[in-house]
Amino acid sequence: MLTRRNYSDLIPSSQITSESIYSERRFLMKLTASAVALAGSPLFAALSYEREKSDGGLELTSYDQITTYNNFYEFSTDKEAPARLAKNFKIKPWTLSIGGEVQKKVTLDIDQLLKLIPAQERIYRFRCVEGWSMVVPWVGIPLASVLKYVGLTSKSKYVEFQTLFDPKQFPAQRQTFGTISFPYREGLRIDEAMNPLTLLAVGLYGKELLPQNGAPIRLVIPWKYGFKSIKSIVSITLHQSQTHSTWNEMAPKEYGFFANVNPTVDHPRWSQARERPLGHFFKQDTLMFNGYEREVAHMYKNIDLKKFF
Ligand SMILES: Nc1nc2c(c(=O)[nH]1)N[C@H]1C(S)=C(S)[C@@H](COP(=O)(O)O)O[C@H]1N2
Ligand SMILES: [Mo]
Repeated sequence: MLTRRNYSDLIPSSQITSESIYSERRFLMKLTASAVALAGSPLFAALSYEREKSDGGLELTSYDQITTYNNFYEFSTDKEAPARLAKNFKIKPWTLSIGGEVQKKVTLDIDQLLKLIPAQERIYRFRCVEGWSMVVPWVGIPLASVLKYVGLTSKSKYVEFQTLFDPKQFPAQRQTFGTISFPYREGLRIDEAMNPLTLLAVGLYGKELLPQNGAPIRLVIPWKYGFKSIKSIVSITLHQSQTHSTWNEMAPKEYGFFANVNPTVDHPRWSQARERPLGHFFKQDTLMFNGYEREVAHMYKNIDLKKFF
């Protein structure tokens, strides 16, 4: 059973919540030693940054919208429910295992990982396949840095990610007839995984991730539909052949393995040409590769994007 609906089915919230407008040059934030350390979480005590100014800034979606309107089917298919149901979700201790076709298999906790690879801020557009979008100031580490740390082999062709399986904590994992099969799994081709845009996020708005957004660590792939950005990851496994992908396996005609944002390739049940930013009444045009064409188009040069959607 598919419960995914087009966003336009829903009543738009007329609340305008542009807390602040930040300037950015593309997505890269300039890291400076002189900048003020982020307050609050000890996790980010060492992280300091300064927003690089330029024109063409993206308007950030409010913290409130990002943390209360969520797709997290392990909790519920209802978008408002995860924030409520995830209140007691345990993110400590948490270990992330990296294995399969790597030179060095490791199991790390998040603090160890952040000591190895310092976190940075990235402001990215995020587009759900359902037709809503947001702009998020993520805090995270490039997946490429993690993969370089464990070392690739000639057999490292795909990367698979798995969400925690814990029916005690995830209500939907206790249901016999659920919506999707758990654990949630996603995959990337190795060049996609190594692309500098691909981020393992541990925070947003300078704060540690809340459970509803995929704490303590989740993937963010800004040029792909949101379902590729798997939450609450416990394992990363390198493979020689194409990996599992939960939504793709569940409905292959509706959700591709690539799932690249593409306004010219419609979902069988709705158009993908436009999107509604959270907190806005009016829709806007969806951009090719969600606006990251310059950074990612080269990876799909010889591919028919209608066939491999
Ligand atoms: N484990 C897991 N990861 C997931 C999902 C999910 O249901 N379970 N939903 C995906 C979908 S469809 C979207 S749009 C994004 C939503 O992320 P957000 O709640 O932080 O906005 O998470 C993705 N990652
Ligand atoms: Mo989504």
